[in-house]
Amino acid sequence: MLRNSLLSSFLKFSSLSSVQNKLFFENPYEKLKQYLEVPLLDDQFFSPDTESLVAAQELFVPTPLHPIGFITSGIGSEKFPVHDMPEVVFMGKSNAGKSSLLKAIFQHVPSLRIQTSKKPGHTKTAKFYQVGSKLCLVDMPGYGFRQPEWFESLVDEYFKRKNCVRTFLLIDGKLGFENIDQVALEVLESYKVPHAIVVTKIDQASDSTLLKHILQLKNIKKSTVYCFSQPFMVSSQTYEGLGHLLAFIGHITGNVDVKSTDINSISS
Ligand SMILES: Nc1nc2c(ncn2[C@@H]2O[C@H](COP(=O)(O)OP(=O)(O)OP(=O)(O)O)[C@@H](O)[C@H]2O)c(=O)[nH]1
Ligand SMILES: [Mg+2]
Repeated sequence: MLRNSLLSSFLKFSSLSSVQNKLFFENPYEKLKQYLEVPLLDDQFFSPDTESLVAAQELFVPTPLHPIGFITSGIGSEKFPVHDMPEVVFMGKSNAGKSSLLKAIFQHVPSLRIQTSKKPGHTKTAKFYQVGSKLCLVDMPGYGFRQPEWFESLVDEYFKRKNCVRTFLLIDGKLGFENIDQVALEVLESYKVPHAIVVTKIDQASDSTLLKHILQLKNIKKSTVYCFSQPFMVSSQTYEGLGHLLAFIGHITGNVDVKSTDINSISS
């Protein structure tokens, strides 16, 4: 009862259309589950309750006491901000949808102009965005086609800092996990940084394509130590799945207390 009234009061307050709101709070796994007789994932570790979903969305709504905005950008440590905030960083092949995801996350901050492009290799520097004094999100240049020459040193310097609590490795939902992503995954494993996979552009991929890619990721997880068991699925266009990702970010940065049973016992 409390959950439903929380949700409905937030939906009233939200500037999104009701269709976008519905997709925002939906778990994209639900629609894929119907195609399989066995569980799609071995364990549904992360399933936030409605209160956590609402609290996480509120975290990304700016107020005078909780300003959200761009801090700085750079290609080396001298330009990286010095602060105590936990950071989460978005990495992935060029064109995977990193900047678009940041733009979707910051949909309630109209003053923030995040550049995206059809052309791969658009983002050239690490861009830092603060969410009040609670956490910081970092948009990285893409790897692969039109990767900037300083990409490797940038990543190396970035991971020397202690702020990063989670790296999201973005995989284009139409293309799935490719050889170049395997290299990136191995690099993250070698840095021993906790990471999680985010499948993007799910509005553009058919259910059968998504299912194939999720099942492929299930096997990839088996070869890793630091990868979170459950890939996230999102669309930056329709906002589908965004609520779950934000709840996870809220949780791992210590800002949203997600009362889902297993998450607290899992480090990766
Ligand atoms: N339909 C749809 N298009 C998307 C989505 N996410 C990104 N795109 C499109 O994909 C293209 C690349 O998006 P970006 O966000 O710029 O990709 P990026 O990973 O930041 O790319 P680089 O900065 O070049 O590494 C753009 O044309 C976006 O509009 C999505 O969820 N759905
Ligand atoms: Mg970009």
